[in-house]
Amino acid sequence: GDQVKKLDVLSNDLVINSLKASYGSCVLVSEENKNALIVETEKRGKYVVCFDPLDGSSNIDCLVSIGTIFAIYRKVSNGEPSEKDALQPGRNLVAAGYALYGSATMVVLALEHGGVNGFMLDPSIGEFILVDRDVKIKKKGNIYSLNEGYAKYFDPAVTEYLKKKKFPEDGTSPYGSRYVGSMVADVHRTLVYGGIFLYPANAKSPQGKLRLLYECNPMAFIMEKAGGMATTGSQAVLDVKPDDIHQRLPIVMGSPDDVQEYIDIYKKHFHK
Ligand code: P6P
Repeated sequence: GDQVKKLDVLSNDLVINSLKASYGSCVLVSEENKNALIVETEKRGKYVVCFDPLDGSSNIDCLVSIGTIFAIYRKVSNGEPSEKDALQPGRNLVAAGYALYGSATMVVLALEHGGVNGFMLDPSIGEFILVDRDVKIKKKGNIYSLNEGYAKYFDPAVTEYLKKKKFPEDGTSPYGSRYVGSMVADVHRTLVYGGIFLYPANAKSPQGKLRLLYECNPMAFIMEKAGGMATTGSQAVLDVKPDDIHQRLPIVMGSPDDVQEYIDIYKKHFHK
């Protein structure tokens, strides 16, 4: 019989088959596939979909929450669909969202002419129910979220920012620290509770770790629609013109006041 499939391969197959069966897409970019998939002619639609079918899969075996992230563009070029159709800045997104498989299953969806809405799966009826309408992030939070295991390799701006969170000199209380190591879980908590999520560049990963097309852009789109911000430090994530479907990008996102504070420190160190 079939060799037992790993959950991330299985989820990739499911997402690809569902998108093809929708007759709505023509180019698919998956974290799991080296090259973009061009949908067969008779099943093509006008959308380009970039996705990470099971983000955080290194956490599956210890039962930490994981998720699916997706970003949807219109094909804007003429002629045959190709990988290049996926190399659009996040500013062009039609929709983006994620599914979080946590203590409950929630889909968070942001639309180009709408806001951010949260739909909770009700397993007893097998439907997603709208439970959080027009989600807005707090202007400022009190939680920072990043992997401090890389502290030895942080650039000076990140080190200075963290010092301000831990040893504030303005009489305010230090921030709390929360890091799951699953992007969907860390970003969802940031959206719901406020604060800041950082996966910056470091000496070992000069472009950070997270992928622009199916991790940074969809999350940045959601954050901006919810009144938050998402930056590389020097520019808004959504303004970055991609040149490779799997390129990595440093990202800092969350409550606008927190992200702006980071940008001001970043600019001081990297004024260009
Ligand atoms: P690190 C999971 O492997 C992932 O792609 C994201 O879900 C998560 O935010 C990040 O990597 C965690 O990376 O280097 O902190 O283990």
